Amino acid sequence: MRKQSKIDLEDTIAAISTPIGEGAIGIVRISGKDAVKIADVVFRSKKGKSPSGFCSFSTHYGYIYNKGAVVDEALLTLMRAPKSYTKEDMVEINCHSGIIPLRKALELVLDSGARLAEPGEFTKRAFLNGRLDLTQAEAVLDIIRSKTEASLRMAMGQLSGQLSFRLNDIKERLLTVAANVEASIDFPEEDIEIISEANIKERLETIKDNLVKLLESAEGGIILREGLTSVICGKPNVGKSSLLNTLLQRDRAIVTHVPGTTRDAIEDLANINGIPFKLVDTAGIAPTEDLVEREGILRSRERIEQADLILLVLDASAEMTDEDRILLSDTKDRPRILVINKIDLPRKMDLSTLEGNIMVEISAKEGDGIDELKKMMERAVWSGRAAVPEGGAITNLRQKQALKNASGAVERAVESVEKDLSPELIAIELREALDSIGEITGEVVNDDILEKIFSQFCIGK
Ligand SMILES: Nc1nc2c(ncn2[C@@H]2O[C@H](COP(=O)(O)OP(=O)(O)OP(=O)(O)O)[C@@H](O)[C@H]2O)c(=O)[nH]1
Ligand SMILES: [Mg+2]
Repeated sequence: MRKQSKIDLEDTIAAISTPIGEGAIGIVRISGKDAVKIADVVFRSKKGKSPSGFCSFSTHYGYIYNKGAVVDEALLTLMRAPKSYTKEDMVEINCHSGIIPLRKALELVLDSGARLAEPGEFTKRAFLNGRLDLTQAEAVLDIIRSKTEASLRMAMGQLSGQLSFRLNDIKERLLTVAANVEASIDFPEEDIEIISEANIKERLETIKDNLVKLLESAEGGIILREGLTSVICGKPNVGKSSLLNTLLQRDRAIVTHVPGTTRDAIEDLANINGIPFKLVDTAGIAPTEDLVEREGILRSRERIEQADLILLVLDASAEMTDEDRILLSDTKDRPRILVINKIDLPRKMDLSTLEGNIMVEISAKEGDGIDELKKMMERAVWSGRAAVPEGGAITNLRQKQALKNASGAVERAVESVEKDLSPELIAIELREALDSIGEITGEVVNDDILEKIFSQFCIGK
């Protein structure tokens, strides 16, 4: 069960909520039952008023004081419980950003009775106080970290409760079935809808289908959130680094006419038609006596092993060599796109032997064929995977695992009904399914899981 660490919620917490460094504005955030009292100690408006006299959702210009002396000028915003991010009294002090004034303001707040917040503790409170469920709290982090607009849209949908809505709908229907099954064990309760046995099986099967549908969304959801690794490989000098730079639209990797330019793998995040791709440029693979190059080639091979998608680059302006053929054969059973580069130059390579492969002709230098390549990369991601639905998707492994458990338990419940097993056994499976769904939304969750989720946040969020 959710453990409400009482001590935690008794404290008033504070933290700097903006990045440390010079900037226009820095924010010290305070949340908890003493937030306003603490603000009274450190802040007076220009007219000499104390925050306890301010209305909720009002902002006031004034000064931060340390024992009567002005430390900084500031804007203070008050948000009274329960209409705040944490559902507690909250105060945000906008100071001049800069390490010294911000630290000073925080120090005064801490000296006046607040405790320094742990990473993600504001959001954790929003969760513990029931403003967000766990999927929504996770979405807050996903929004901060979203890599493309599509991943942001997905996280926003999750924050707005789309996933919670789907899960709660399934949960309600499971509860009705569970209540019926349990009623047949004890005695019929008056306020439940009585369902026949055939109907129980039918309902459970529909629920199972819904769970499976949601599970199918997981693969795409996780990709949109975390991205997918695509390794650019090929023999030396075919234009791998040029391709990386073109896809990133900036000069990330060194490009020269000298074979063996790239020594170590270079990676960066690219937005390919809304999908976050971690692109990895590797050292060209060829027999060599050079120790450094050899080490680079070993690394290239390791990267190719780990790739979700391989972009094998060939130079169309030269004849195919054994080095190309070895790479073609080594990667033939992997998800792969053959990228035929340098088509702006006179062609020497015979492409007829490559027929039947997924292939695209480009010039990394001139930009020809790049849109087509991007489309192919996008297609490669979704081939064999369900598209991410608009109405909420599973976006991380924690959610996926719990959902799998739920779906497994419902399946066993269906089997138990079919075999006419005792209602007690069916009820156990249904309880387990309900608990697993509760784990996703955070109704049933242990402190370790919470710790793991919220420790990924930054301090002040
Ligand atoms: N004409 C033409 N030249 C290209 C093209 N792509 C790359 N080049 C040239 O080919 C040479 C090698 O390019 P790189 O991108 O460094 O090749 P690489 O595969 O990363 O090479 P290594 O890191 O040495 O394995 C450079 O002189 C590039 O300007 C292209 O599409 N057309
Ligand atoms: Mg290179």
